[in-house]
Amino acid sequence: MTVTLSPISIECDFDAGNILVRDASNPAQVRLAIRPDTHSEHFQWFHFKASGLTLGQRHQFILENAGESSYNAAWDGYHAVASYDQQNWFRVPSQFDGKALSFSLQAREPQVWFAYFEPYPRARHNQLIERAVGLPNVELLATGRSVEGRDIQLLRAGDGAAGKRKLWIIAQQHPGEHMAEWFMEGVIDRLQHNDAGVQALLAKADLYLIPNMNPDGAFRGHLRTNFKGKDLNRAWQDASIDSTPEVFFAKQQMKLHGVDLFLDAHGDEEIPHVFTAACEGNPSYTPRIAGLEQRFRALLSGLSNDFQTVHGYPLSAPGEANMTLACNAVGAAHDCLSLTLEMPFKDHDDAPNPLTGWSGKRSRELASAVLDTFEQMAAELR
Ligand code: GEM
Ligand code: ZN
Repeated sequence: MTVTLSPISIECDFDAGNILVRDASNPAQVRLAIRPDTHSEHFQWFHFKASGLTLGQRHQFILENAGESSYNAAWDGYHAVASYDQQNWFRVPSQFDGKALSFSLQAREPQVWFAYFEPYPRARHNQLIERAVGLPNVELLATGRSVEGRDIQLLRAGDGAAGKRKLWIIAQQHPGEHMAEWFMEGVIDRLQHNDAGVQALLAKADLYLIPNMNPDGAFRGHLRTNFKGKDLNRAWQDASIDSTPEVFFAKQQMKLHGVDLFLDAHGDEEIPHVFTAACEGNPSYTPRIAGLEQRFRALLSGLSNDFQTVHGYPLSAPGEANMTLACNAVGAAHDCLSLTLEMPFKDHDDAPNPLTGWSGKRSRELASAVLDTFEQMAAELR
């Protein structure tokens, strides 16, 4: 029996949307491409809605320029995420042939969303900020502005009393790395829970939190850059109000308040594991900092099955660190423990979840273990 498939419509004119339609005339094989960041050649993030699906029929979607993306080696072993309701996301088997990434599904609903990772919507960010500032132990300390004028909130958890350690977490400098703000939601969830562990942490330290460093890029469906096409994680030596006001704001606040520990939350396209990168290549690196990095990794490994220390980036040679990165720049400027936290776009292969891969929920759960690690280390940071 021949089933005539109704026409498919593809849209991405929404928060964090990114797709280009090449040819959607064949509903069984929809030809698409990923759009580069504004004023930049970077691309990898995609997020779009397909409507007009025929129930029970298989529809294939082909991202024809995937092989030219920023991290084109990252498609091997990668599976796209899909959702029929924008709440529950699941992985769909995907294939990369060196040029195009293809994925398909047998439609259970007439519409579906696809994305590179579970998106963290701006509306949810606004609700997160509102929830956070409503907590008795959290305040809105300062607000910066992105290039396009979106708010960049700096929250402080704790009473700001003199003598307490200042622990900073910033997230989503790279706008396509949505797992980073899911991680920040986990931090706020734990603060709201306000259990004994959180109270013990806030008795000796305050948390300085920037849940989204790059709201323009996130809203525009960018992978890597802000509205001016700048990679914020390469702007920590020459941040400017004009082209990188996001970093300029964060650095200004760090100088004002001080930093005893810095964690920069990111996502990694290629490595299917959760890991950290640190400051071993900094000219100012010391055995004290090396010891704190080792301690952080050992404690977190014991607190979470979703963290490991075997896989990660190659170590930087002594004195060879790229000082334009937040982790290295902040570690040097404040002589403190400073780490980049990497969560995968794929899965954490040490504890895989075939249905979801790495996800927003797992990012939130990891945050809780990181706060417990902070609590155990707060007294030894200086
Ligand atoms: C990475 S951080 C790169 C760190 N590299 C090494 N070798 N320490 C970046 O900015 O490129 C963070 C990210 O994008 O996830
Ligand atoms: Zn990143």
